[in-house]
Amino acid sequence: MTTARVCGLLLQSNKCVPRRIGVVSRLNRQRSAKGVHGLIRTGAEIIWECLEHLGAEYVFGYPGGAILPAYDAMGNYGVHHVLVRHEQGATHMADGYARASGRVGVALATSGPGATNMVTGIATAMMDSSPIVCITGQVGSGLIGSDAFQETDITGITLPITKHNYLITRAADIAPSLREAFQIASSGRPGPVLVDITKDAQNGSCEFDWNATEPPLRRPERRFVLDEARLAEALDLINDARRPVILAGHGIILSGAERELLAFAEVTGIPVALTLLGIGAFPAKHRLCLGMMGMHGEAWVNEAIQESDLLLAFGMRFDDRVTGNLKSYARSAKKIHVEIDAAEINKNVRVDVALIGDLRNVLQRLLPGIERADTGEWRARIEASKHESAVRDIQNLPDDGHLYAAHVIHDLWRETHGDAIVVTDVGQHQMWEAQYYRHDKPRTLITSGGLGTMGFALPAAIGAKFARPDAEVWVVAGDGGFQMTMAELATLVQEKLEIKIAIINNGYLGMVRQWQEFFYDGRYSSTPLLSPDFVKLANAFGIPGFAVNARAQVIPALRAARQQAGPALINFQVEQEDSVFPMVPAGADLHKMIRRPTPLVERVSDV
Ligand SMILES: Cc1cc2nc3c(=O)[nH]c(=O)nc-3n(C[C@H](O)[C@H](O)[C@H](O)COP(=O)(O)OP(=O)(O)OC[C@H]3O[C@@H](n4cnc5c(N)ncnc54)[C@H](O)[C@@H]3O)c2cc1C
Ligand SMILES: Cc1ncc(C[n+]2csc(CCOP(=O)(O)OP(=O)(O)O)c2C)c(N)n1
Ligand SMILES: [Mg+2]
Repeated sequence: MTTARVCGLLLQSNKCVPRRIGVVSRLNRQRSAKGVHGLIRTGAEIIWECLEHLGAEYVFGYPGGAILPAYDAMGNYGVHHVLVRHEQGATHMADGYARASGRVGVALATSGPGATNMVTGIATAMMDSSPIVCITGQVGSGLIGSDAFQETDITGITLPITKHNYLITRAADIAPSLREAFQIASSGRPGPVLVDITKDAQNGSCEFDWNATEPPLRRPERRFVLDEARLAEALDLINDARRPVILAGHGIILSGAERELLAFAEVTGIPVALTLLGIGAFPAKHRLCLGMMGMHGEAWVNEAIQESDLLLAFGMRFDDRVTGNLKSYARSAKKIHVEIDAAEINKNVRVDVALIGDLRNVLQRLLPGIERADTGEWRARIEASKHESAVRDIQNLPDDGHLYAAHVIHDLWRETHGDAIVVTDVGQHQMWEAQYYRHDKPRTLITSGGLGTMGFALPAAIGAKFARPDAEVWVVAGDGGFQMTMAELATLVQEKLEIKIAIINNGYLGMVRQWQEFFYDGRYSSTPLLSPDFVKLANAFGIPGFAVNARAQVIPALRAARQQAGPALINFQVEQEDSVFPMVPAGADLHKMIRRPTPLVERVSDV
C-alpha cells in the first residue's frame, strides 16, 4: 500500500540483545530473579514491563488460552486493563484512544478467534493512519503449522492491513520487537502494528534490561531533505495564484500542524476546504473556512475546487469520496501535494509539485516565503456561490412536526458549545454530523473514514474517553451500526465512563436506503431495520435512557442527558426517509451534485 509498510517479519534470530543491569519500575515482582547480567523475567512479564516503559496507560483486551501467561502476569503491573466484550471493540477502543490523544493505543487478544476478531479494527486503523499496537497470543512455536487448537496465521491474515507485523517465538525477542512496534506505529505515516507472541515465548525466560533493548532493526525515522528547488517552485505557484484553495486533510492533525496551517491561510488569504478526517484541523468558525469537500461536502466547496487555479493538498490522499471523477477533477488547477508518504504522490491525482515530508516542517519552511495576497475577489465569488447554492440547512426552519437528524446534530452542537468530542458511526448520521456540528478544534471528530466501519462509534468513544477523561464525549450512531457493537455498553458501565449516546434512529440502514432510492429505483432490499427498544436496552445496563420524536423535545433531552453524572442514551426517532444532500454520485463530476429536491430547504428566504 505504501512504501513504508513492510510486513511479515519472523523474528527468530539467535542474537541476544546487549545486556546491562537495568532498573525495573516495580520491585515487588516475586518471580523474578537476578541473572548474571540483568534481571530474569518471563516473556509474559516482559510484555507488561515494556508496556509500562512505553507509556501505555491502558490496554483494551480479552483473554484466552494462548495469551493466558500474559494475563497471569498482568496483576503485578500498573497498566490499566479494560475487559472488552468483543475483540473488535478492543481494536476500536485502542484506535479511539489514539485518535483522541495522538498516542499509541494498545489492544490484546488470544490466538485464533480472538485474533481474527481484531481484523476489522486493524483494517480501520490502517485506512485512517491510526497508530495502534495489537498484541496477540499464538500457539506454542512447536505447534505452528499443525492446525493446533485456535491456531490461525494472523501475521499472514493481517499482512496487507498492518504497517508491520511480527511473529515472536522467543522471550528474548519480545522487548526489542515491542519497542520497535511502538516506534513504527507512531512514526512517519502512523498505522497499526501487530505483535503475535507464541505461548512458549511468553512462558520462557531471559534476562531483561529495558535500557539494553534497542529495537533490533534500528530503523531510524526517515529524514526528508526538502529540495530547495521544489520549495521555490511551490512558492512561485502560491504567490502567483489567483483562485487558490487549500485542501486540508488528516495529515495536518497527525502532524500537529494546525498553527502553521492557520498562519499560512491567514497570511496568504487562501480559503481552506477540509476532508472528513481533516475536520477540526482548521476552525469551522474562521472566516477562511469553507467546510467539507467531496461526495457530501458543501456545493460551494466543490465548485470552488473545480474552478480553482491552484490546489494546495496538505496531508490528504485524494480519496475517491473527495475527488469524484478524476478526469474532470480541478482541471485548470496546478497542484501542490505536501505528504509524508511518497507512495501517495501521483497515486490518484497527478500533481505539479510534491513536497515529501512532515507537514509541520514543510509549512514552517514555506511560511517565510509566502506573500500576503488579496484574495478578496476570489472569496467574494465563492461567497456568492454559497448564497446561490443556498441552503441545505434545515435547522433554522420552523418546526413542521418532523424531526430531522440535522436538527438533532445542530442542537447537540449548540448545547455542547461545539466543545465535545463526537465519535460517529458510519452512514447518513455521520455525514450530517460532519455538516452540522461545527468543530473548531482538532481531534474532536473521531470517525471511520477510509474503511467506513459500522460499529466503530461506541468502542472508539470508550477509547477516546480514556484518552481525554475531562472531555465531554458523545457517541452519534445509527440504529444499524449501534447494534453491531452495542455489547460494549457493558464495558462502558463496568469502567464507569461518562459517555453520552445519541442514536439517530431512522428505522433503516439509511445510507444504503438512500443509494437504493437514488440508484436502484427505490427497491429497499434488506434496508428496513428492526431495532430493540434502545431506552429499555440502556436501562438493562443501568444507563438512563430518553426517547425523543419531536423537535421540541431535543434540547430538553440533551440537557437531561448532560445533567446525568454518568452515561446516558437518547433514542432520536427521526424522519425515516430523509437523505443526505448534496451528493456527488460515485464517479460523477465533483460539481454535478444531487441537490435536495424539496423547496423545504432550498429557499434562501427560509434562513
Ligand atoms: C459514508 C462515507 C462518506 C464519506 N464522504 C466523504 C466526503 O464527502 N468528503 C470527504 O472528505 N470524505 C468523505 N469520506 C471519508 C473518505 O472516505 C476518506 O476517509 C477521507 O476523505 C480521507 O481524508 P484524508 O485524506 O484527509 O485522511 P487520511 O486518509 O487519513 O489520509 C491522510 C494523509 O495524510 C498523510 N500524512 C499523515 N501524516 C502526515 C504528516 N505528518 N505530514 C504529512 N502528511 C501526513 C498520510 O500519508 C495520508 O496520505 C466518507 C466516508 C464515509 C464512510
Ligand atoms: C461493517 C459494515 N457493514 C456494512 C456497511 C455498509 N453500510 C454503510 S452505511 C450503512 C447503513 C448504516 O445504517 P445506520 O447505522 O442505521 O446509519 P444511517 O445511515 O441510517 O444513519 C451500511 C449498511 C459498512 N459501512 N460497514
Ligand atoms: Mg439508520
